[in-house]
Amino acid sequence: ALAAAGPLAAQVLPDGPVLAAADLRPEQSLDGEWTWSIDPYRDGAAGFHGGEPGQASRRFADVDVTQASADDPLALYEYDLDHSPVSVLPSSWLTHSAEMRHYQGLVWYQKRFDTAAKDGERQFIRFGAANYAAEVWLNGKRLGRHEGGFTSFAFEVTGLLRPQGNRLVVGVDSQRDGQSIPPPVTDWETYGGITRPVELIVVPATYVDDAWVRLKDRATIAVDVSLNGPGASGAQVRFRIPELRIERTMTTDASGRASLSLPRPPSALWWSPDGPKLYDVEIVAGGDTWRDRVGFRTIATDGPRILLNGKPIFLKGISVHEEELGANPTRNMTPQAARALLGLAKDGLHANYVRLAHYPHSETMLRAADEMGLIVWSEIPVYWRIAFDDPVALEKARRMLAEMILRDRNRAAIALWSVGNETPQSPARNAFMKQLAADVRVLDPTRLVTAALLVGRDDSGPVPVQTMDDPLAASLDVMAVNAYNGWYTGDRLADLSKIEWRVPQDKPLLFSEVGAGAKAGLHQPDNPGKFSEEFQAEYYRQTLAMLARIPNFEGISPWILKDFRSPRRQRPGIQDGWNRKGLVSETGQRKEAFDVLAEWYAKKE
Ligand code: GCB
Repeated sequence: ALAAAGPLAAQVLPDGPVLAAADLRPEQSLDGEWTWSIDPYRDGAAGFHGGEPGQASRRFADVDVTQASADDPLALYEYDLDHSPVSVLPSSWLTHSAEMRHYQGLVWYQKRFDTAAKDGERQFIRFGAANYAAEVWLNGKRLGRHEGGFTSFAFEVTGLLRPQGNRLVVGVDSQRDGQSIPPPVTDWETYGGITRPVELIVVPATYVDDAWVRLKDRATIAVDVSLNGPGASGAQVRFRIPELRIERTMTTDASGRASLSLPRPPSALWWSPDGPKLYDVEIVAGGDTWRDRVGFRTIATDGPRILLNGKPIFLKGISVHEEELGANPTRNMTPQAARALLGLAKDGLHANYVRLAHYPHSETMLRAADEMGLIVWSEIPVYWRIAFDDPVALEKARRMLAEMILRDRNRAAIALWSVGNETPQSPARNAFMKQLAADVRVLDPTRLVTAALLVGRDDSGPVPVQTMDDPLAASLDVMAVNAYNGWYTGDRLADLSKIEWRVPQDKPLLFSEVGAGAKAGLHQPDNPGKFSEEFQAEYYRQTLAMLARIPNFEGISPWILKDFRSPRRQRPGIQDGWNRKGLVSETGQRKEAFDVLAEWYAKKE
């Protein structure tokens, strides 16, 4: 990977290939019908005595049961993925059947497929995401394991494929423990399973594994390339942006890397929410052609201001979970689903910005944001209570951060990398988060580092005082705060504007969350109570009035665009398993507060 050139410790970089912009490579899709079987006691992963699995449950993955039973009709197997129920992937198992709705644990998946592999080619099997951890076998051979439910991973399978009847088996375990990122308790649905596309990607023996094309500053386009394969070193690399008539060549060094800088042509258009111009770029090397679509823009801060392409911008945003609209979502973010969600933000709310909470969203969402012109905050699930004093947890978080940045740093839309959300302050947490912020600066110095923080509150004086006093602020470019005054606090909505906010730092402050719940259709015009549309609308009016008086206030992403599944929210008749802070219901029904925010954004410069 390119980043290996930097000072980042190798242990936090992804093990496997980067396969940058893999979603644009020609592929054989392995989506569609897969069979599946539960394994609640994890018999297929370890025997009931704790050692290797026994014969009867011998790794669901290792044995081709159909073949083995034909060879020995008396062979005993207590599972059979060739005759298990079928579901269509990607999705989460929670919609596979009614019994699977609340299953947490290990599920085995199997796909049989044919493929024509040619000599001299290399093949990779790539997973967009499997939540939370996945172990993968091809034709009985173990390929490896990946932990983390929101980043892509790939295994090379060159030499392992057959023309017919390949058997790909994946054990996906949704269970998190004390060292996991995110921790076991969150405020969203886990969506265990293979939730993003699975592809067989074929490349030449020497191919472009990683490439990064971006504006280094307003005047300079920078390109980094990393080849992989027998011809990687001393190779000729051709870089092209046909629409700008740019064509350059470079030669890779002994490690297969090459870089170049060139002036940004005056005719190159800026990427911005008002004009999200993307250019096709092409890198040809070693018989491979790598393609991506990139936008040219800069993002920076100047004291308390945020500058896009050198000009101040106020971020009018909304927070979004990766969950499609609909009564029974399964977390399969198709391009249509992504456009439906982001369209509500861009066209409905007049937003120029989305906070993609609380984990790296799918590549589909980021491509849609690039094309539609929405500035993106992208985050890793360092959420609430992580084992901040545990070096294993830190290594997992650092790896996840590196995987996110390596996957997405060609996306113009992304302006902010967030290293976490609402993490309780402690010396261990401060050191943990500081390390993550430092990693961002190594992996991608062209973007801003942020995190969603909490503020301190003092009620001893005549008015409440809320102060941005998190020591982590010193390590961030942009501070952000989650604030629920009047929803989780006892403040009366009419008194919100009396709160005094102190922001001692000379940096921009975003409100990464403000929000209140409402059940769509629940009206209480006379005396609005919590969960009525009127209360939520009034919460937005009063909160927006309060924010307007806060120093360094440069943007906001209220919580949240759409009602989303959360097992923590079980109030019957109101929540029924949904967090109701959406501006629209799960099916897209708009609540009154939607218009309050849309009108404010329409007027706000
Ligand atoms: C928060 C969390 C978010 C929750 C939200 C809520 O502060 O960051 O994940 O869903 O509050 O609704 O309580």
